[in-house]
Amino acid sequence: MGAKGAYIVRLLMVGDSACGKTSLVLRFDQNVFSTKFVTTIGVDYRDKMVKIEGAPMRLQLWDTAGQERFRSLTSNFFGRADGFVLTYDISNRPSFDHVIGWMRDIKTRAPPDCDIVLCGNKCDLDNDRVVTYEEGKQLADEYGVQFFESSALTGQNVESMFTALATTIKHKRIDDYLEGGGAPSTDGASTTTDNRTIHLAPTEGGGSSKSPGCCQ
Ligand SMILES: Nc1nc2c(ncn2[C@@H]2O[C@H](COP(=O)(O)OP(=O)(O)OP(=O)(O)O)[C@@H](O)[C@H]2O)c(=O)[nH]1
Ligand SMILES: [Mg+2]
Repeated sequence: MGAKGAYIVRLLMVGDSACGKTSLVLRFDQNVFSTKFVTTIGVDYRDKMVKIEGAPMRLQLWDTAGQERFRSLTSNFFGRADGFVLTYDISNRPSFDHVIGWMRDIKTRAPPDCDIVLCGNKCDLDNDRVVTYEEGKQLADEYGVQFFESSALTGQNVESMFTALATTIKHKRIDDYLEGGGAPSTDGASTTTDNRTIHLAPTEGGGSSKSPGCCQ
């Protein structure tokens, strides 16, 4: 990123175990895929620099464990999320049925204005499909959230899904904030608007050029 600053956006991966959350993050971040299943313990973290409409953004990807035993731990992370990728597996009906419960947890614990993408993953497994595209889309429409079917295996829709979520967040939070004249102007400082802290986030380049901060 050189010397430019970046907006920080916190995204949480949630959904049942084995639906492919970690695989989606690895495909997006490193363009790799493994058929080996290593279940996530607690919460993993990665960050990825992207440019959305010319604006540098640091996507903080919090990859939570889907296993029930980690639920109270992982739900503690919901409160500071800007966005969620709520994932199910199109070849696993219970993972789709459980979307309602995940959505309830998000509504209970996450900021009311957070953005959500519903993601039906493993769409390469069309022969094993038990959840239709229409069912996923209809549920997403009922919740008023964006919908994608993706495949971490082939890479289909992975980048576009993360980009769509980041773009929505940019429009809603960052652009609105800047249009309101709220651009902070110094590095390392922060200010608060609408109960949301706007941080200034120099990138690892560490140069002196600053740009306004982020929603966190
Ligand atoms: N065919 C296919 N397999 C996938 C896809 N995404 C993930 N998998 C496989 O599904 C299994 C589980 O993937 P993970 O990404 O570890 O699942 P997870 O949701 O992170 O699971 P937890 O960490 O337990 O919550 C692995 O064996 C992956 O290789 C996909 O798009 N297509
Ligand atoms: Mg995982």
